[in-house]
Amino acid sequence: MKYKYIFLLILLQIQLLYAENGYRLWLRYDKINNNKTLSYYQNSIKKIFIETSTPTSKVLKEEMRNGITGLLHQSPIFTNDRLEADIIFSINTKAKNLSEEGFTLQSKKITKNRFKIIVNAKKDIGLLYAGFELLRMIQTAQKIDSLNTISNPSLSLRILNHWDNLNRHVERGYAGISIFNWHNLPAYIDQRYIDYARANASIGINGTVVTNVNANATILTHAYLLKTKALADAFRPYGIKVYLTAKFSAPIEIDHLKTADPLNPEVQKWWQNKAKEIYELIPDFGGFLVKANSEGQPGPQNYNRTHADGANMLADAVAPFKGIIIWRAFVYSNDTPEDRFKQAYNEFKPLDGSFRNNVLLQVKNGPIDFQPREPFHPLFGAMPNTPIMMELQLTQEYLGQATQLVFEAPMFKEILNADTYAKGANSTVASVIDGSLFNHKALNGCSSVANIGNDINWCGHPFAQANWYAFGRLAWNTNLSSEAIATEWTKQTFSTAPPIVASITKMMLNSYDAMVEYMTPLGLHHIMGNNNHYGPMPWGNTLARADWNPVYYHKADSMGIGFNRTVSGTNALDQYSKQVQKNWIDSNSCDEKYLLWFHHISWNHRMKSGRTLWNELCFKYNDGVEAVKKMQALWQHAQNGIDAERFHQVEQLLSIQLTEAEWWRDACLLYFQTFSKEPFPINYPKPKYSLAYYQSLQFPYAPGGGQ
Ligand code: GCW
Repeated sequence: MKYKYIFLLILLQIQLLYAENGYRLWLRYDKINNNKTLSYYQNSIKKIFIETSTPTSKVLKEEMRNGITGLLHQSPIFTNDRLEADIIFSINTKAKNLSEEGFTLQSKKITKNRFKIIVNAKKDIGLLYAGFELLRMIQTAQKIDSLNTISNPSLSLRILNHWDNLNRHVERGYAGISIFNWHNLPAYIDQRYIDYARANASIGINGTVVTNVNANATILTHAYLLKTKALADAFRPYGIKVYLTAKFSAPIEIDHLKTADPLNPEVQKWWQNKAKEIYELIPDFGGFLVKANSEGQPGPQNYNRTHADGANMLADAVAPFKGIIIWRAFVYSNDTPEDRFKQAYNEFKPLDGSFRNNVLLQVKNGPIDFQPREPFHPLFGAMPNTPIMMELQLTQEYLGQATQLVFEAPMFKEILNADTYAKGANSTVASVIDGSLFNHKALNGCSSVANIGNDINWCGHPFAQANWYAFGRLAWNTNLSSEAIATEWTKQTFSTAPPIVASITKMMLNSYDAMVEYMTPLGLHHIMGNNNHYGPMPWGNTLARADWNPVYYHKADSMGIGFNRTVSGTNALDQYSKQVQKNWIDSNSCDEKYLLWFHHISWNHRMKSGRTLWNELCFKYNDGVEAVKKMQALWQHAQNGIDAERFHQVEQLLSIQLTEAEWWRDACLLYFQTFSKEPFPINYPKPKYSLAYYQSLQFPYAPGGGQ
């Protein structure tokens, strides 16, 4: 009896030890539980040869050792004899068709039942990426005996942007505080930094901006640069370069210069010296990311200079060290009464061609601000002489924050595949940012605002990890489908069992459209809560600037709803090429996803479904809510195939998501009804509360605010 009790206790301990808390992300490396698959890999991978012995190769060796040992329950032997190895990692500096980070994987038959895998890359980082690719193949149970793959990244810069402050508060962060513990640096290298670097390398991310774009000049003081160096040293073997945000007023703040005017020689000298100081510590420092003259950040316009003057001054300072400047295009002026949609284009288009060749312009995916669904930003395709990077947002500031399951790959794909028609058909956004359309092959890329914090599972919501994963995978290969990404992530993160994979991926793939429908269907946008951006607030009308208020964006009145951006309105549509305009210019043929982005539509306008606009709005909101119920049902299918811990977490979160979806539907429709004066359709679910109740809700401690 007593022994039985002790035995149970030990079992419990073991279970606790292996509790799935999400820390391991998609690199779980648990033993393959299908015996046939297991023995297939066990027989094929016994000995590994790695040609180089650089720090990156050591990382590769460790990852292969851990991965293979975990997955196959068989430790690989690392041999010095390439002839006897089953996997041969070797450098081929002359390999044709390979870029600096790319790799090839080839299986060669030796006997009927034996084969070898030859991995080639120009550099050790390519070998590391290949190692992760092989581990991914094993984790997702793919055959490895007939490989013939060439893999080169679509984009050369694949960068995370952390909006992390030095006090560890993460702006728009919903997963705890920052993983970067500046207080302990440089002496203390947290294991988190290493696991963060591993995770990034496994999906090809090769840069990280570790500080917020709402910048703090302190990061550029020597003491903090030493801390940054420690991070850069830790990340280097994983192929990750460190970047910092540069506050334009830093020369004044740090060294009391009288001005930060980019044309002032003293200011120029200050930045040149600063760059020299940084590169002495971090020879491969990536460069600066700058938010200037935007939402209160200082910039060249404070001195009547242009964005190009500012960017070029910094570009000249880092150029001798091969650094780059990533200059953000997210600007809207304090005093221009112009439609906010149009302002970035108006500001930057005339500057095309006036930037140094080590400057990239970083443009958000859409013209307003990471809304649930935006048309692509009109600057894509409009500046042929400037390399344009895209900025995406992984952290779900406007997409349900940390309580909602929203898989963002379909949104990223929608933007990547959008056709700008800049040089005729097939001038996709992907072809703009990968440099192929306008020949920016050397300098191109994509950034994403990170959704990482110090929560045990990194991202808060267990499924938010999939967005981090999707970003890396798409930046490496913009052609991957959302379905392929969801499938491989699910297999690595939860289970390879086909019914489980089917339910989970279905849930993921439906989640983006569901969220758009219950928050902002038919092209509504920017109708969320003030400041914390949590929940619906279409009635919001009290903020200092008109274009911070929801009523500015939906323009609901007794006639109808939507923002007229045609020629009879602000004519923002004119910023797109004629062919793009054709898709959106006529309210009768406009793609209904974007209808209210471009048109003020009368409440009884006939939609393609035959319903009136008001009824369609009601249906869409409710479809979104119903879709969440379907997600809940799909999740129940996963119950017996995955661990109880994460099952329960997601089950609870989905229930919050349903409540929040109903809240969005009911609050928005009750409010819009005060204009439409139309009844809800017959049998429509009755709102739980009154409009006054929804309007009274306050969330003073909602996470993620600006401080
Ligand atoms: O979406 C808005 C956010 C701000 C952010 C800004 C930006 C970093 O609400 O918190 O500031 O965008 O992108 O600069």
